[in-house]
Amino acid sequence: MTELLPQCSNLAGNVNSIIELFKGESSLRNQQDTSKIEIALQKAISPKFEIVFAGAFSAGKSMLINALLERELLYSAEGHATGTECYIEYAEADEERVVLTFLSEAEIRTLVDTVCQNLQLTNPSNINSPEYCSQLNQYCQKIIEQEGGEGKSERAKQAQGLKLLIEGFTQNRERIHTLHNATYSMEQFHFSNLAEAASFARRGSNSAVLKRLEYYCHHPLLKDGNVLVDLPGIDAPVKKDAALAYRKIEDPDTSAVVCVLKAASAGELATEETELLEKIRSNAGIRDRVFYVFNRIDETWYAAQLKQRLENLIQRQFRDTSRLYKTSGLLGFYGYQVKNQTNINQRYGLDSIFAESVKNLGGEEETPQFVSEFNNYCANSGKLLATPFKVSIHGYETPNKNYFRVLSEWGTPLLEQLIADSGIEEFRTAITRYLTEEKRPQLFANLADDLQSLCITLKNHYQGIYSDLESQPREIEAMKALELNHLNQELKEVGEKLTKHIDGYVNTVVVNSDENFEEDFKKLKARMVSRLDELLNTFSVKNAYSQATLTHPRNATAPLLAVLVEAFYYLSNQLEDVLIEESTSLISRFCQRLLDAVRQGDYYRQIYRLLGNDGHLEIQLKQLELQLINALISEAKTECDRYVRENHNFYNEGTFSIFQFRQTVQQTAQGYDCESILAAEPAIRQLLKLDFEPKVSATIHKNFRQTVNNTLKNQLIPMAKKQADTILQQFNQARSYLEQTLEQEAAEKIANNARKQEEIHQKIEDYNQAINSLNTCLTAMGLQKNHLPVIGEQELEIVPEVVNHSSN
Ligand SMILES: Nc1nc2c(ncn2[C@@H]2O[C@H](COP(=O)(O)OP(=O)(O)OP(=O)(O)O)[C@@H](O)[C@H]2O)c(=O)[nH]1
Ligand SMILES: [Mg+2]
Repeated sequence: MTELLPQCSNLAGNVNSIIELFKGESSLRNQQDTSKIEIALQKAISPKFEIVFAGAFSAGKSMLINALLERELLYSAEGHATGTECYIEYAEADEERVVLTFLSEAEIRTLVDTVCQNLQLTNPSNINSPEYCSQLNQYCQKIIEQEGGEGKSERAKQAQGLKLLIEGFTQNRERIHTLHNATYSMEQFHFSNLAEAASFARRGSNSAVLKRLEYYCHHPLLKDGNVLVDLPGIDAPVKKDAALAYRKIEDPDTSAVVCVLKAASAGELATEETELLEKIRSNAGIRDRVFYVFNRIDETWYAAQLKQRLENLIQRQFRDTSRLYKTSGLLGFYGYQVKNQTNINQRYGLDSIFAESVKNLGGEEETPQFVSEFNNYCANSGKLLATPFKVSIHGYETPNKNYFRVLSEWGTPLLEQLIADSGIEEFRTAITRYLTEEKRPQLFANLADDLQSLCITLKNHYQGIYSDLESQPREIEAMKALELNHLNQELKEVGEKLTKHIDGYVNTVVVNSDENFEEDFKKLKARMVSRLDELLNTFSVKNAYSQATLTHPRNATAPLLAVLVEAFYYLSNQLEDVLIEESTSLISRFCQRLLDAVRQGDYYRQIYRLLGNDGHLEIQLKQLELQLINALISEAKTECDRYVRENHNFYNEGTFSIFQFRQTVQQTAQGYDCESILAAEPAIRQLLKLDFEPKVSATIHKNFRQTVNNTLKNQLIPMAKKQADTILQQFNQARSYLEQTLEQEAAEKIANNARKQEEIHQKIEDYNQAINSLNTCLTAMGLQKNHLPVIGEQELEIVPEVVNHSSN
């Protein structure tokens, strides 16, 4: 853990003050996102710096970490080796330790359930029952056999994973907590050193139930809060492990990434590697802190084509990258181990560090991976061509014998050559320099860069406010004169706002978007239809007949036509009453809403402020309501007057109406008394219905809505214009009114300005204080060139002058 320099001890406080000042200016708030600065600040002050090693599985991540730390800490092997995230942090020499964190029972159960589902095992899981577990184990075994081995298919891999999970759970049962992630120190396991803990963790079944391993390890590279994080491969065959790797890449705690790429053995990037590079780019916590390591470089020594493809790839995609390394983790790591920890007596490690892999089985020794690669290096890599080492590998000797003989002849210098060729030294030097010298200043420089544009915005903003206030009059008379100057402009503006508002309001109705209006008009339609129904149902032939005979005192009978005539007048007039009634209420409600909306408008308050009244706006609107109602009453009368005429095609040959008419005439012509006509009542109603329904429908669906729209538009828009004019005409009233209130307003405004000036002074002072303190810190870090801008006295004095000239 590190202490910040004393000059930087209030770094967070200062940065937060700037951010607070910025957030305090509502007009700026949306211009810039401060989260990037907050992340950069966290990185600069965080006691920890996590460097994540990411890449495809078997790329050599774990081996590379071992090589960096010069000790065999992490498990490295062919196939999927790392399944748990491993954190390696600093410890003093005598305080090395490991903390093991287990998955909880609940997490394990979820994992078991998921895999069971994938494998279509439907039994409800009960991992606490030994019978269930052994049954599941058998199932998995069967699947693996069916598939032809552990790694033979996705299904086999899943079964193998599940088997290890169940085994791990059973074996570590008493260590696993139901809900929590239990943690254990290495003493609780009776491990005497890190290596023992590591070897416990590497066992597949243990690794399956371990969530996390924390090694506290003594190494200078880890000082200053550096934490190396080893992850499973991004393409690990166990889905949960791969997901874990990706999650860590996106984690805001991740500060830098070492991308261990496999391109040296494949000649190109795998899809997952490209995806990894993209994910790294999208994490704001990482920025440009990425190291690209092409590991397994030794493979290109034996394959010219591969070497060419790698070079092409680097040219194409990594040309601008300065942090690019080519390494052989394997040769580098073991090169050191053999050089520093072995000698001729243990046959250069064959009897010590490699003893386990040599395992003399029935006479023949196995060849450790390093030994083959070492021999290969000596014989085929071409690396020794221009060197003093005259090394020969004999086909008639076993690899181990060759290895022992060559090292006996050439010893340490050859190992040093090997280490140099492995590129590990270079990588270690670079990463050490970065972590111990460059990292912290860079974190501060990044923070300063991110702050810079925020500071410039804030500084300009303050200067703008300051000069604006400076240019305002400070005397009441001057302030009054200024306000009166503005009056004409303000009256004009208010009028414009009013017209614009009313135009917009009317337009909403015209394009059928005023919901309230639509609702009211729907009611009008419904009323017309229901009234017509009612009239048709209750129409009395007897009354009509009696009306007809009454108008002709000399006659005792009346023709069907006379009854129909009475009926037409009656229906038309009744419908007219309804249309008038509904139109009136439609307009009244509309005008009420309009008035409410006008009262809400800010120009309405401005009119009051300028004139002391509403400039007769409300009276105008009331008058307008009457005009609108009158206009629509007249339109309604015209519309319904036309109902008195039959439909133009009512008597057309072949229509149902003429047929119905003839039927009715025939029926009523049976006699001359009232009875025969009364008997035809249903037929007559039917006839009326045939004529009136289309007429009413045309009114409500076609004609009348357009009439209403036209009326509103023709009356309201000119009225709004006229009203705007009227307001402008009232300049003299406004002037005398304003003069009364201005005295007070001007005094208030001057006081207000003085308060604002005080405020801005305070803000500028706070700003400068924070910036000065930050600059002191930056200087202490050797970052003078990243200084942030202060607001100088002179800058405040010059600006108002300029503004005054330009506004005159
Ligand atoms: N030839 C060669 N082999 C290497 C190199 N680095 C590592 N290996 C071998 O590659 C295998 C995988 O190495 P690991 O360190 O386990 O790789 P990893 O990236 O940690 O793999 P996972 O943890 O499974 O994702 C091991 O057998 C190593 O010995 C190298 O530079 N050259
Ligand atoms: Mg690994």
